[in-house]
Amino acid sequence: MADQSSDQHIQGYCGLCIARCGTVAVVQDGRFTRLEPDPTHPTGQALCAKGRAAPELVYHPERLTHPLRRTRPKGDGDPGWVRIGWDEALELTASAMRRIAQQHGPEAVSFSVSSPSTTAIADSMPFVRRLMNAFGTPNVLSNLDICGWGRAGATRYTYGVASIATSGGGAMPDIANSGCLILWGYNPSYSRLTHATAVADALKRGMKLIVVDPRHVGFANKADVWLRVRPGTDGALALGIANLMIQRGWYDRDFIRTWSNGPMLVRADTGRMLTEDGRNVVWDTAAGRAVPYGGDCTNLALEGEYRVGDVVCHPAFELYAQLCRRYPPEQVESICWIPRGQVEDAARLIWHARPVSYYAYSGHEHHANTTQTARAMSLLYALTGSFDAPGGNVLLPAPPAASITGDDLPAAKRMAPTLGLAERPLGTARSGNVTTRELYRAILEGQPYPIRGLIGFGSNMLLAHPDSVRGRKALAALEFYAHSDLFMTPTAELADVVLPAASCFEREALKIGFEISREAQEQIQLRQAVVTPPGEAMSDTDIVFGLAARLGLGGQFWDGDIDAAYRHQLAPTGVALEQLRAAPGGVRVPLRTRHHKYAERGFATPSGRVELYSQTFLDHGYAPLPEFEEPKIGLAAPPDLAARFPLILTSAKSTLFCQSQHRALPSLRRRALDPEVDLHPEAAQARGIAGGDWVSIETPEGSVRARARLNDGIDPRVVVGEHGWWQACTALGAPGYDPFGPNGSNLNLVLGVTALDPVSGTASHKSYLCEIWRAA
Ligand SMILES: Nc1nc2c(c(=O)[nH]1)N[C@H]1C(S)=C(S)[C@@H](COP(=O)(O)OP(=O)(O)OC[C@H]3O[C@@H](n4cnc5c(=O)[nH]c(N)nc54)[C@H](O)[C@@H]3O)O[C@H]1N2
Ligand SMILES: Nc1nc2c(c(=O)[nH]1)N[C@H]1C(S)=C(S)[C@@H](COP(=O)(O)OP(=O)(O)OC[C@H]3O[C@@H](n4cnc5c(=O)[nH]c(N)nc54)[C@H](O)[C@@H]3O)O[C@H]1N2
Ligand code: SF4
Ligand SMILES: [Mo]
Repeated sequence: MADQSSDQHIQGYCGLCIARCGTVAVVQDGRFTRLEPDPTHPTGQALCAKGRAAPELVYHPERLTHPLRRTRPKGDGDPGWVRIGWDEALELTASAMRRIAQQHGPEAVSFSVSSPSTTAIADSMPFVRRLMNAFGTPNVLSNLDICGWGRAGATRYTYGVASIATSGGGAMPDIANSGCLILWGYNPSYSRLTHATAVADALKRGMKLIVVDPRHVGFANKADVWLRVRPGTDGALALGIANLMIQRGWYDRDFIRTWSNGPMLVRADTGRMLTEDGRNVVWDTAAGRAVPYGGDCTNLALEGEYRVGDVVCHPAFELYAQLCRRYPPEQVESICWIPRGQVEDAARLIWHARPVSYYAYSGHEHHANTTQTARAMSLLYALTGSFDAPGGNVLLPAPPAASITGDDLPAAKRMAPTLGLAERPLGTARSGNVTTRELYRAILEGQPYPIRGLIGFGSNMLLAHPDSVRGRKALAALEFYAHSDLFMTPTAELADVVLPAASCFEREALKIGFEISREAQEQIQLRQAVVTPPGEAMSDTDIVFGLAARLGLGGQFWDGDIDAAYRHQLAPTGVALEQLRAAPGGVRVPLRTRHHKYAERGFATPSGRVELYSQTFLDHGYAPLPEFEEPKIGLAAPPDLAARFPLILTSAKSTLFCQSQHRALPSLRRRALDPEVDLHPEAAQARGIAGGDWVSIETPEGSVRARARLNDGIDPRVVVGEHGWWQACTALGAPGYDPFGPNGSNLNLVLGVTALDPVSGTASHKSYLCEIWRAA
């Protein structure tokens, strides 16, 4: 009989979502029974229901436990899975990769990975990248077009940093010191617990809060201003708030003059920057003439029109202000459905409660106008002058780790261009990330070159991305597809070889920095396995190393020694691997935050300044200022479409599940048995729908089912769906759903890809049109 003393308490962190909460796992008699928060950890204040359900995930009877090989054709109802050994699984995969590379080049093998915000793939991501680099493929489907583009890719063109409001080398909101925080299309109460805790603490000390969300959810009830924006119109809102701030003089003129390209003159004839001997030209108001940019900025004009020789010019700021003037409060009210007084309240608060920080996430990213929306928001933010200031969005320090992604490996230097680079040269392809549209086209049409093989780590693309039916056709058409996962998903089901992955509780992982604050960034941790994986499941890192060896790339993978890779990564930090193994709760490396670092070396943009006006965009045929465009499948759609589909369809994450996962865990599923769609009681009544009724959500692409949940907090013209439903929960007898038909509940089945963001290729996940019917 085991007594209390046989319990093991293992410090670690939960890898299930981006919060990465510090945890203590309780193991009784060798069985993982409980996950608890670790209050000594910088992200260990609390755990969510998913974290607490970790043992259900670990011991779930439907986990993949052995490598499987398909024996029947794709499209056949029965894949004829047979159990195989790891040697055979890895050999089959490596030989297919080699064969395809010989015939079509290594670029014909794409990779796919789940998002690190919704899975533990971050544990292995740098190694997956390294494998791609060593093998020589530039293509990975990583969700960047829907998760990260707005706050990372798009804002890079304004600030030249990895992102303006997220982790991974980007700026993070310094919530503890903010005077005012904007949660813009982001509900951390559901999606990043550690941020929710930080916000709750800051509100207690009096921080002001603005929430921009079509739903009254999360912190909306604690917000000083809640802006119930019409989905997909955040760009107009940002321009409208900026307009008031500029009109009222509520902006940091010194910052704009010195650290943005606002004073730089733009030629009225070409729209390009006026230059002289390669230097930008500005207007000196004291001297009354144009001068080359550089030196003292005090007298530089931000407004007006000037003639330089015979060229008419305007300071970039003047053009930005002109754009903003097109969005006075009454215009914002009519576009965004936000009362004009609230626009004024937000503008006043942003200025008077500085320093300001913001975090914008999926709410503004899942739209076909996301790039310019994110840019408009980031320019509004520039007006505050809070960037990299205490209490603003700060580029936090990080322990100095070595990169292991292998960007300098020989094959990485001679790679083909990423799919989509020609069409969208400023988009996701720039960093080697493809969209599903491009992937499916390359598989099915061989354009711009064929993709014949796919190596998947988690990504459940048929549920996560639109165009599920074409996606299924594409995956079935692959010459070879290997997929590593915890469960047999609808995407994995199309693989030739399925590889069982260890969950984050069954494997070791190294994490350097925990992102949300300086204190969290100081934390380096080697997470230990709590228990062994089920059956023969193996970590993705082991899978990558196994493949590398069979591809003859072991020499580029520390000869198969994962510890050596960790040592390499850790070397600059001064922390030894043994030190981490001896301290499962992690080791802290003291860091100091320095602010206003741009004052030393400017911004990493072409002008060296925050770019209000982007000539880079202009040169690629995009608007140089963040012009607002109506959602393409929206009110401005062809009138017959808008008449047939009068409701605006957006979506949001569930607090209980990550994306397409976790429906099989009884303690979670019990609390949300069926997919739901939020609609206003008036909209429901007009359609004879009662709360709890099954309804069909119909779009021009087809229909899917969900249960009606009445919500009087949303606009009667807006409905909010949930994506990711396919999995059954056998223990509760709760059903699964067909991802490909109208009786199923795959929301992305009815979202089309005719309207895409021109810069990034992002589809309209959160601004579509639909009609709702009571289901028969
Ligand atoms: N309509 C609509 N669609 C959306 C969204 C939305 O808000 N609305 N959100 C979008 C967003 S933000 C994103 S990021 C994408 C997410 O899309 P995905 O990144 O595909 O995420 P999931 O749907 O969570 O699927 C993750 C898969 O990885 C597996 N997995 C979990 N952990 C591991 C691991 O450690 N190793 C391996 N090999 N596999 C693992 C899971 O079992 C699951 O099958 O979906 C997007 N789709
Ligand atoms: N519990 C849980 N946690 C998660 C995930 C999960 O699936 N479940 N997924 C992880 C991942 S991959 C991500 S990307 C993050 C995302 O985290 P969030 O960004 O918080 O995710 P969402 O719920 O998709 O969107 C946030 C809010 O945007 C609102 N919204 C919808 N349309 C619009 C719009 O047009 N404009 C604005 N301003 N708001 C809008 C929604 O009502 C929602 O409240 O969460 C991560 N954490
Ligand atoms: S919020 Fe929940 S799922 Fe995410 S890391 Fe924390 S405990 Fe895990
Ligand atoms: Mo995401």
